[in-house]
Amino acid sequence: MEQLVQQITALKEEITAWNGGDAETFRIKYLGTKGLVKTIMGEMKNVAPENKKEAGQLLNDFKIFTEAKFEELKAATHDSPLTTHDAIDLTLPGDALPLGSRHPISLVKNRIISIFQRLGFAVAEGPEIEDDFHNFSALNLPENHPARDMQDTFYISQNPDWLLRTHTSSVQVREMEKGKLPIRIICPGRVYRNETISARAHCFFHQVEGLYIAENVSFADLKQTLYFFVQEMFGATVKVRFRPSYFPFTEPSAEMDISCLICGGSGCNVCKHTGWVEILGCGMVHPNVLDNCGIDSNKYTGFAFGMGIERITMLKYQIKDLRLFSENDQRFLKQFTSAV
Ligand code: 2NL
Repeated sequence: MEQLVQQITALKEEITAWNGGDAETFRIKYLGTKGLVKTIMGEMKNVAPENKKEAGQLLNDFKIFTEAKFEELKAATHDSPLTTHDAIDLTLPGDALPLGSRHPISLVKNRIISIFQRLGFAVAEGPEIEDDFHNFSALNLPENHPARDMQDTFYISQNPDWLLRTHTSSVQVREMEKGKLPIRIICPGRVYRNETISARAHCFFHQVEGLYIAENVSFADLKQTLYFFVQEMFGATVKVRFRPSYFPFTEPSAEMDISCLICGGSGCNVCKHTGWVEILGCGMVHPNVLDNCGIDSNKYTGFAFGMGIERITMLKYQIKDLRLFSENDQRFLKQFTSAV
């Protein structure tokens, strides 16, 4: 009897300190058909008759004690399934895949493209590394022309004739050279300038230029095309005005303003209290440009325009600093998740 008491006391200590594995391992060792509880129950037959009652109680207590420990182990396993290597909880939710979002420049670029596509303009693309002719000379900007100063860029050291394009006009030059008329294209893309980086200037930005060349294209066509564009882009109530301007590649040239989106024209910080904001430059393609590209300037006329995508995006979303577009800061980019 005394030996039985000692045996049970030792086993109880062992069970209390159990760290031999999960609940199932425990069950097999103690509660299984060949487990220690069963084995020790077998000791009953060796107990003297006068001690049988006491021994029975002792063994029964031990069985209850062991079962309680088993339940405890089972509960612990269930609460933290990751602590066991062989139990995968298939009811757990899967890992969420974070959805990316379009860059605001891409959103606005795509919007501009789809508006002009509805007017029959096709998208044309070309190289970012250009030669002097396609970026400057063909566009009536001969060497030493003062207007080149405004478009200082980066040159490729291998070849002094190569540079990073300062506008996507170079793509339009390439389209004109192909000689297939009429031409009705828009050219979105990245362009470069040698500028000190600030809230308002960067050494690269994005542009959409447009070109329409056919017989009898007039300034009225230009105005109506651009008026349609801003109404689609900014809403039917937007007003436009054209101011005379100068570009070497167009004659006459103009800058187009729209009524301020923020104050509606009454005057605010965005429009510097004028009620108008400039959004693009445009004009009738200079006859020299047509001739430089092999198009008969006596037969054909055309209009062209160019706008900075950053500028339009800043107006549309009230973004104050150009540098935000190229810093890859997710706090900024995530705000455009559902923007169109
Ligand atoms: C601006 C002004 C402009 C053009 C771009 C152009 C292209 C060819 C021929 C003639 Cl191939 N013109 N493009 C014309 C006027 C203005 O851009 O402020 N852009 C950001």
